Amino acid sequence: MTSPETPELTAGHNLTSLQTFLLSEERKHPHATGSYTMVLSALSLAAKFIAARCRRARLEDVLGGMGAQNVQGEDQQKLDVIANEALVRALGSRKGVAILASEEDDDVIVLREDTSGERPYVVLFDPLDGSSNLDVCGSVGTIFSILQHDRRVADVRDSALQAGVHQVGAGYVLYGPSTVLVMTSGNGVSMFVLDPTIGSFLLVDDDVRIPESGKSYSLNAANVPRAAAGYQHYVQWANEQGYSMRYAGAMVADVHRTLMKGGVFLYPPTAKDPSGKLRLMYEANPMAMIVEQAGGKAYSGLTRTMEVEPTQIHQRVPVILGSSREVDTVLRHLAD
Ligand code: P6P
Repeated sequence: MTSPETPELTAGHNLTSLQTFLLSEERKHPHATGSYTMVLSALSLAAKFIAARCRRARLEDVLGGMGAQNVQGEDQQKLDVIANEALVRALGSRKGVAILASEEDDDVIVLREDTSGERPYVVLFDPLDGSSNLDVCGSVGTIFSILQHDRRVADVRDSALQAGVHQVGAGYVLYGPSTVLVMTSGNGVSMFVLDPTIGSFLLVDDDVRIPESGKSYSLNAANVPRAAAGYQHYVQWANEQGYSMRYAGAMVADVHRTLMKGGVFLYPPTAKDPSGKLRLMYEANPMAMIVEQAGGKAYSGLTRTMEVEPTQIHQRVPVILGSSREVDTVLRHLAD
């Protein structure tokens, strides 16, 4: 008999932390060494640190630029550096992490070549995606991709250059009105919300599914006149069908909305970025894995994003991802 003031502790009301979730997932793999759990645990620790710094950015005067540019030629924000350092320090302390690759670093970071006794991983990340939104109190995010370290490669750094189909895990953290962690390890998508009063990510959905369709598209409308004809024809078609257009200017926010509500997110090639602006290894691939695991589709032009063979760590690709029916409609306009 439950008393009126306490909710009945049924399956729908269980209190499951990310750590409990990860340990229960690990138990499903008898040969697990625990390295993967430690990677995700490090990512969640860094996410809590970054969330706290983002919340206090203006109070701690860490908004704005560093006065330097990163390898992408983008103005580095102070919090880009803070977030990057948090992730490198959290992941660097885990013995199962062999290599790191970050949007903020020119080359991959080889942490350790001797990973005996561990099942070693490569972790790639965009530490603070959309960081320019911070100055206007907009949403920003962290995106991560996890590969198994390939010891067979001649140059150890090439272990980071594996196609998206080889990802063993991927996800993002959205720093918005609440801090949301969405992740997949290849068996569906789980979503957690940070309870800052206890410092834990709590499970809120262990089977996130993207709606099969949604009358909404998300792209920077200023790019449409400079985009290829197929994209222009798609936008014209969508407007005629009464679609809405939503765009936050931060991939994590735009993809999360698409995942929750349905629709399609696009970043086409433009005159400024002929290969597209978004990076394959730590933006497009992890988001593609999340969306596909949730029942959607992710393409770079007419190629499935996760089948694009990488050639360099910061390479850019076009992005079309979201509800399966909506992506199909975009592809039809590109193919015409
Ligand atoms: P634009 C943020 O700078 C970012 O890398 C992604 O988060 C976002 O989707 C895109 O660039 C926004 O680019 O050209 O529309 O400002």
